[in-house]
Amino acid sequence: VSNFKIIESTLREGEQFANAFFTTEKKIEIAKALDEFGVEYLELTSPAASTQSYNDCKAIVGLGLNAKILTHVRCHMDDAKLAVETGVDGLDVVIGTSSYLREFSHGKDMQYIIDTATEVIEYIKGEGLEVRFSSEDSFRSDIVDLLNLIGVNRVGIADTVGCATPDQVADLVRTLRGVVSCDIECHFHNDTGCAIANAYAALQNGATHVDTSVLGIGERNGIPPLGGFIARMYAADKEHVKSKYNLTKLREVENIVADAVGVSVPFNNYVTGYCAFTHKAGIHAKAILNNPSTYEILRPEDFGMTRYVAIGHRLTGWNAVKNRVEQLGLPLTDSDCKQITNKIKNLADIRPLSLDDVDKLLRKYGAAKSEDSH
Ligand code: HCA
Ligand code: CU
Repeated sequence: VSNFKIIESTLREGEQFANAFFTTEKKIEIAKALDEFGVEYLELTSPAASTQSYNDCKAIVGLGLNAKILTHVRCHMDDAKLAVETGVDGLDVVIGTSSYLREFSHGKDMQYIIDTATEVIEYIKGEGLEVRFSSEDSFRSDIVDLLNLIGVNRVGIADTVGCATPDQVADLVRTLRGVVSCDIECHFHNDTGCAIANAYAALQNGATHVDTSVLGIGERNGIPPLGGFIARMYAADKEHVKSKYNLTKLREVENIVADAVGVSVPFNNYVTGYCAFTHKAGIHAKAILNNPSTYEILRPEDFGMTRYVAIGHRLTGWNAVKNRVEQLGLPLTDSDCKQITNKIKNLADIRPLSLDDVDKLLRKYGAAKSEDSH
């Protein structure tokens, strides 16, 4: 599972998010930030989409980033030629193979798909570029049809409608791994909340490349968010993920994209959500203060984040209060702390207290204590 690569598709799938409109400058800013984060590939909107898309593709190729630049094209010679002109490192070719798409979208039969795919793939390989061939809506396609489309650097499967479960992904990828020796890329939509789990299941069963976008933006409710996917992989192999990616850049990349598409980072976002490292219940707080690993699978400092123990509420516990007393350097005993904890609970039954409110209370007790001793 360690040896995976990220195909970051904020500038392709992400552009299909309802709110997305990226100027050239924004695309460049996002591309640079993702490159600094360390993703292996950037996937860009097809140059055949519009004149600006074509020019932007060239501009990003011209930045000379470490990440390889891919563009995403329909399985069509005209599109492939245009894409090659832009100087990208590789092409992600896609065509729909499910009966829905054959019937209601492009209207082509399997033989036509295979013939066109062969021509396009041969052309791209002849130009010396990396080529991936992917079938849109793979989970509602005939697996045998899929497997016929080989002879490429990478095959792709896409859960275009977000219907797949981790078990189904495991089965399909395992079967695919049994018949192809090339890389396998996976693309999962998140309509039923399985995108990250599906990506992980795919990697466990032989996939090599995973598509992500910053904050998960994409068509409908999107694909695996870069941050959440990274969290999953970090939990599986912390040292490897730390060595591969510049994790403290995550928050900045997310802020750039959130701002560009006019959304805020969700409160419960993986890693960077405002409460992602806030511990509240007294039992949790006590253990966290003894050893953070008790209730933290992710180390906040590895992501440039900080842990916070909330104490001004009715679920608080005296150990957490004592910890705050020590931070403030107040001369209070354990039994004082227990008494104050009860006071906090009584007050917080009426309304939660801010840290400032709690500090005032603690200082008041502390001052009373010092006076007593004189
Ligand atoms: C789409 C296309 C795609 C392509 C995925 C891929 C999908 O429907 O917009 O290239 O692997 O979800 O099928 O994003
Ligand atoms: Cu998609």
